[in-house]
Amino acid sequence: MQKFSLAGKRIWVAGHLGMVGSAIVAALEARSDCTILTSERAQADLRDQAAVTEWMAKAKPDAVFLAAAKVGGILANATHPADFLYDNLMIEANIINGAHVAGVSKLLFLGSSCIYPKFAEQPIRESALLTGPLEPTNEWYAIAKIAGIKLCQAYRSQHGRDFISAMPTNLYGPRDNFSLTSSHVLPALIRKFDDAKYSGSPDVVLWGSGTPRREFMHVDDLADALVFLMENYSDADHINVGVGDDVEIRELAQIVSEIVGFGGTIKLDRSKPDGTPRKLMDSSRLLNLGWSPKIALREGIATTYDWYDRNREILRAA
Ligand code: GFB
Repeated sequence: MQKFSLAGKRIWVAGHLGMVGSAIVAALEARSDCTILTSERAQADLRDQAAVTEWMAKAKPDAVFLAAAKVGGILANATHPADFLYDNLMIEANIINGAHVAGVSKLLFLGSSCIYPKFAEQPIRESALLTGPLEPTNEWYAIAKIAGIKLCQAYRSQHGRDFISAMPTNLYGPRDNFSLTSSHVLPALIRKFDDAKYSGSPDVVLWGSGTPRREFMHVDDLADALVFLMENYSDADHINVGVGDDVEIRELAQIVSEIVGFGGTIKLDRSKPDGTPRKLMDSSRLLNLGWSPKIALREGIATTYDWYDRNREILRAA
């Protein structure tokens, strides 16, 4: 039985212009039984408490997907620690407190698998949180996301609010950031292999040793899981959202190279950081609730590359 039905509800997707937020909007639009609310930055800078409180008082959401965040890949995280810590703390504190003040019935906060210790036992269970030191390249982002989990738990404990937290694995899909410096690895590889194919460059350079392993989920699977959790999950504990498999970065590069149709050589730039060696999550709690992913990695990369192919000029100019 559903614990919280979205039918007939007013639902705010905070961060609707991003890859995750736009996929949540699409998943909700497919149901057509709820009202979707969105806020442009011009209407409400989510780092501004007064603007968020005012926007929520007017919009009166029943439920909130908190998908707004300052996000980026390993280099962006390591080189902009203040932005990743400050922006994320402000956004989540304003929206979670604002949801309490506005009497929002249900809120889902989105974190990241980087909340777990760098050398957590694999696959990583939810109970590994705060059992060891974090990966230094993303500790700022991780600390902000851990604070978000704790905020949800604190408002649940003190005020009885049904605020939940989901921790997705590494994500990819349409509307990702394809910048060569600030993106995550999968969009970076699509861009690098595609650039090399069209420029006739003989090689593509991977950052680091190529040996770290990562677990990748297509954003449409994530959005489906989040809608499921919003309706069916109501615990203080955060819950992992992953696919259950991971790949080595050099193996991932080989897959992207084949899908893009690049015929050259893959090289390594070992001066760039590897980050955590592995972060495969244990998502058995989610699977046991009855949800499972549908999009296989190769298929997901192929459709993402189709999308990139159709938007290449805009994305390369950004
Ligand atoms: O996706 P990514 O930037 O982030 O990097 P993390 C994953 C792995 O791919 C690292 C390697 O070992 C990178 O060194 N890599 C190889 C590359 N070539 C490239 C490239 O061209 N670009 C990028 N970006 N990586 C992030 C965290 O960690 O994951 C965030 O910094 C967040 O906080 C996010 O949690 C999900 O998986 O290492």
